[in-house]
Amino acid sequence: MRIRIALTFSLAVMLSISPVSAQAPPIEMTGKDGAPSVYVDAYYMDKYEVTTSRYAIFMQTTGREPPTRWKDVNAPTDGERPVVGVTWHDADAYCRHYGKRLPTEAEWEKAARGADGRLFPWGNEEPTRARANFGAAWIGYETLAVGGSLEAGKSPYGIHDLAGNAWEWVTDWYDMEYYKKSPDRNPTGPTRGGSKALRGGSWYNMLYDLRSTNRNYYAPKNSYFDVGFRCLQEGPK
Ligand SMILES: [Ca+2]
Repeated sequence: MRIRIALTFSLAVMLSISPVSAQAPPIEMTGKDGAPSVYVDAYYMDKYEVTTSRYAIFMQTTGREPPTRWKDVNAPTDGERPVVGVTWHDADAYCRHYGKRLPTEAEWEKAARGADGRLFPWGNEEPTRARANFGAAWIGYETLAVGGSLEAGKSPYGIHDLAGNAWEWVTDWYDMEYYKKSPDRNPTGPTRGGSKALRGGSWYNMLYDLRSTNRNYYAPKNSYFDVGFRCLQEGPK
């Protein structure tokens, strides 16, 4: 079960200027086999999940309250690990502060699946420890992989840690049925909803939860220590 996402222009990648959840995450796959393709315009996506060091600067600049488990961050060793414990509102505010935005589900999935509709960012082979951080138990921020350290797990566009490490908030409201009726081009999700969608699985999840079509959803005000994010921008700057 999947949606097939084609891209109208070449997708470029820029360097990022550059747990256990309270309950088992709800899981299902997007669409159904044979679901129509959707097109997404070209964009630039952060190569790495937003890190604790970058989030620290954001908090210092804006006065925003710290995420869940922020006290576990050891700045000298965890600066390049992804921030987790952020709400959707935190993630949205961060991206907007830097003139970016959260990706849509379709943009996120395109970045992970490439032009050939692969199951995982690296291809169709099952996850391994060299490709993704998954199936772990929380021992502090060191549970999280340093961004870019799992070179074998990057997507065709050179984007790291899409599978595993931290779940990633996207901008869409969640609707299980959305892709049966979504626009053909640049779908942005339902106009309203109770939960925001997340993609990619985390350090906590098991192998098949890391599939690029896998969807999850949480209330936007909630935070979990296996949930982070990355940002997208529509042009280079
Ligand atoms: Ca991730």
